[in-house]
Amino acid sequence: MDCRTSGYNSPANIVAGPKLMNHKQTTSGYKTDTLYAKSRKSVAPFEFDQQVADVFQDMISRSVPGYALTLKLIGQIAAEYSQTSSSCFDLGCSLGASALKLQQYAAKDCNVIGIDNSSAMIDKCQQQLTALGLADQITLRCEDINKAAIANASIVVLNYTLQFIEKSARQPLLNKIYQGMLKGGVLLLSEKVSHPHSETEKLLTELHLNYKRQQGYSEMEIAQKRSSLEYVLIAETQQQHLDRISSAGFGRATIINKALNFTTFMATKT
Ligand code: GEK
Repeated sequence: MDCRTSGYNSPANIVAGPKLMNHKQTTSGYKTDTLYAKSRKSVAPFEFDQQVADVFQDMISRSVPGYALTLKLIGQIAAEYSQTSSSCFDLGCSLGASALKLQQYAAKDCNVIGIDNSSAMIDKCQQQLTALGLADQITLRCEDINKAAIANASIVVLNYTLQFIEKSARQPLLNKIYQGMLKGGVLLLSEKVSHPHSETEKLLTELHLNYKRQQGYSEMEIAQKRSSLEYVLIAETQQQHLDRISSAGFGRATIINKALNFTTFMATKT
């Protein structure tokens, strides 16, 4: 269910913390992702629904190498580059891991805004933030980021979100973000990238599959999840991202984190 069907659109705070979870938990305190553990007759396209929201913290932590470091870097960069009285956006915020880093590290008078079009994600974010007493620290919006207004922004985070946006909408989205940013503002874009050389792409894919095996996912879980994401997560090459960032107007861009094919770009509005 997305926010168009729920009509949900309320401000809240986001903190996904282990101590808030009260269902079957991993050793780190989060509900274990077993969504694809049982054989399915047919695998439907992946959706950010309630079932996914319930296990999302475990799912993303075990599936995306370098995720924890990326979050730390978001905090560090927010501390260095957020501007007084500006807005900091987390676009495709899910359970608000990046928004929380912005809230913790950005200049104290920054307006932190998390946007996601999954009402399941937004609802769960709100519950967690409310439980922590932080409901007035982050504004949550259940909205399509393609339609969202971006203004007065010093930091914009797209942490593994652009890959779910229709290809033709990606450049217009980056253009809009650029237009809504202040001079000196920073875009942090994380994506699963594909490699232009097929042999290297095969190698990186195999290394990622091994990473998931080491994280405890079975062959069936890996295969069914891959199939569900096939036409939903559309990866592009590092160069395509750099070209798009440059076309949007950003004067400087570099890679600040890379683990296998998971890459974080930092771009500055000079
Ligand atoms: C994190 N950033 O933990 N508008 C708004 N949200 C969208 C849209 C859209 N058009 N399309 C997809 N999403 C998070 C992780 S997950 C990445 C982000 C992953 C949302 C979608 O509902 C989901 O919550 C998020 O983008 C992508 O740092 O699952 O790999």
